[in-house]
Order: sequence, then C-alpha cells, then structure tokens
Amino acid sequence: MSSSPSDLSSSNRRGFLKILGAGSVGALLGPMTPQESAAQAPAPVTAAPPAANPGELFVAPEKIPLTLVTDRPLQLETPLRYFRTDLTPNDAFYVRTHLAGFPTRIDTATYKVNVGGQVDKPFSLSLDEIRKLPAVEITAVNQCSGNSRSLFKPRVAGVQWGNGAMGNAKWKGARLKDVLERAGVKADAVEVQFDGLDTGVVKETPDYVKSLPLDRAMHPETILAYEMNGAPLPMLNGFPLRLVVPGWFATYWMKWLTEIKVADASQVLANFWMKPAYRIPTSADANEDPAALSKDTIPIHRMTVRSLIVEPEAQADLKLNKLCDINGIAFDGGSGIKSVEVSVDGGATWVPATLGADLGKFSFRRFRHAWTPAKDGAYRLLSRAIANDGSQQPATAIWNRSGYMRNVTESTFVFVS
Ligand SMILES: Nc1nc2c(c(=O)[nH]1)N[C@H]1C(S)=C(S)[C@@H](COP(=O)(O)O)O[C@H]1N2
Ligand SMILES: [Mo]
Repeated sequence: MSSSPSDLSSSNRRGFLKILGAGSVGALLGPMTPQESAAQAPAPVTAAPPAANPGELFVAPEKIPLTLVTDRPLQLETPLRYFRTDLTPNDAFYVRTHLAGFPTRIDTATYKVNVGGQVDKPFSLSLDEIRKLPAVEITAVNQCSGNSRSLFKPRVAGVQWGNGAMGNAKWKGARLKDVLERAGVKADAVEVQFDGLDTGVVKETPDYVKSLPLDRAMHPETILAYEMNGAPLPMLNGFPLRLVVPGWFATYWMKWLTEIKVADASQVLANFWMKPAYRIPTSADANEDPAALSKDTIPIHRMTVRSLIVEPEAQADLKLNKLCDINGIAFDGGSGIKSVEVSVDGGATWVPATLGADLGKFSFRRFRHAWTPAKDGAYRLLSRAIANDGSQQPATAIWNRSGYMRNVTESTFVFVS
C-alpha cells in the first residue's frame, strides 16, 4: 500500500495506490463550515460508498491506522498514544485536506516551484535546486486551527477533531527568505501568496491559496521543507515540498507547494480561505460570545500555549499504591515552555512537573510527574503550562464561531483500584 523511500531512489516518481483516489474520496466533498457550504457546490453523488466509518481506524497510504474523522475529503487524526514520543512519527502524523483533488503521484524530476509577482526576476526552482540551497532544520508543532473543535460548547460546525489534529516533527528545508531574495522582492510588496498542487473536484470549490504577511514570509524560520523527521514527507503531508511556518497554525503550511507569488497592497489575497475562513475575533484570547459575535475578525496566526496529558489515557485503570508516570506535552507559539504544573485532584492543588528535553522553542516539550495514588476511586488529572512569554492556559475554555485555538486546561479521568 505505501511507497517506501526506496521508491524514490529507484525512480523519480513517487505515487501510491489510489485507494483514496478519485474512486472513493476523490469525488466527494467533506462536511463544511457554514461559510464553506455557502461557497461550495453540493457534493456530487458519483462516489463509491465511504471507505470506513468516522471514528474507526483507517489505513491510508504511508500511514499506520489513524482515526478517520471524515473521508470527504480525507481527515485523519493522530491517536493520543503517538504523542508518547517527542517527535510524532511520519506514518502517524495527522492529515487535513480541504480539496478532494490532492495529488497521489508526483514526478519529482519535473516538479517546479514558481516564484513571481512583485519581484524583479521571476524564476522557477526544481527540487534539486531547492535542496542545494542552504538547509535549516527546525523542530516545530504543526497544529490545525480547529484541533479539539469537537470539545467546543456550544458545538460549532466544521471537522470534529479530538486533540489529535497536531504533530511535532523535525523539518528540514530551505529558507523561503533565500528564495524571495534571489527573486528580488519589490519595495511595495506587502504579502506572499502560496498555492499547492491540490484542486477541488468541482469548479465552484475555491482553490486552496493562502498568504502570509511579508515579514512572516521573510522570517528566517519560515522554510520550504522537503524532509520531515529525516525522511521525505509522506504524500498526504505535502510531498515533495511544503511550507513550514513555526509557531503559526498549520493553515499556512501549504502542502504540495508550487506557486509563490509576492503581492502589493492592491493584490492582497481576499479569497474564501483568507476571509471568511480562518479568521478569529479581535479579542486578545480569540474568545467571543455565541449570542453576540464579534464584528471584527483578523486572520488566525500564532498558536497559543497548550498542554495535554498523554499518559495515562482517559478511563485508564490504575493500581492503588503503584507508581504512575503522568506525562504529556506542552507547546506554544514559539516562546517556548517555561513550566508545567499537574493536578491529580481536579484542580484543587497543583504540583510542578519535571520538563523533558528541550528540542527548541517551537517543539513539543515533555512534562512528567511521578504519582502514586494512595486511595482508590475516580480521579481527574489536569495539566497547565506557562510559556516563556508569560502566557498561560485559561481555566475556562474560550469559544469562537469557527472552533479555533482551544487551549483550556484539559482533564483526564482515571480510576484507581
Ligand atoms: N495544499 C494544501 N495545503 C494545506 C492544506 C490543504 O488543504 N491543501 N490544509 C492546511 C491545513 S488547514 C492544515 S491543518 C495542514 C495540515 O497538515 P497535514 O495534513 O500535513 O497534517 O495543512 C495545511 N496545508
Ligand atoms: Mo487546519
């Protein structure tokens, strides 16, 4: 089912069996946000039956069984147990697709990235040329804006993710800045726009194009990544090249990247994916009142601080007087994690957790707390992180219409007997 790295060395092509191709997933459109459904045509009814039921484990090419959230188009969530390691394995890494027409086969010999727009010298780069540019490696969390959306109350429309629409990987690639400087960015440039190879299957579906403000695009940490955890990207995660914007939500991390266009103020991208999609209320914490939605919105950008207990898992049966290694992950939008506290009594008291290896300010940071329950019964475990910039997780959840940026202190219920 999956193509191994040897497929790459034995030929220029990388592809995989189209078990998710036009036959099953390709012709279908997925559950949509209210905004999306207004902008997209009804799904054509040409498809084969769904490949599996939402919530079931599903095996996609180059992936181990992951939680199927929808197959129209494909959304796969990473089960919690794969966050027991600091780096999320490529084959367990979640998948979020907006457009059903994503590539299943790519000819790396002819693949090109075009750089144009408000530049002095537009040009194209092959993959080989990109690999010859100075390489950077950054460990960074890729998190969907809608991670944990299923926990929003009141419920909001959109892909009903649990906590697994995220992953942490070591990305290797060239600086976007180097490519833009080579093209010569004109003085009136204000943003950079990105497009990937994927397309909608009906012409009404707006193409997935996103833009970054010029300063973020020129930031030395913004990279064109061709490797993930020391291997080529899985096809579903954007092979052969994706944008990586450490600290920012993954909506900007364009997969199958082929077009980079510099724009001036008159050309600012105003497509569906920039507005109304992927916007947050202007309030400092992205919170708004369901009964009185914020009139002003801005594009979602930097991630907020979060933490999550990974072990024990919810509903675990623990042994009385036996050591339990509570551990989990914390991360923020790039200031790094300062400290994490854990509560084993539903938030009444908190103890400092021990932090694990520091893989960089954009990475997951492991925390641990050794706990020996001395009384039987039900327990509610919580964790809360403080970032180096002083920000901390709220005790009550924020709410916004699109279900973005959840970062409340989460609870894990376990039993001791
Ligand atoms: N070309 C393309 N890039 C894309 C998307 C997409 O639909 N098409 N989805 C974006 C969103 S919203 C997310 S959350 C991430 C998901 O990255 P992953 O599928 O590699 O986990 O990809 C981003 N890049
Ligand atoms: Mo996303």
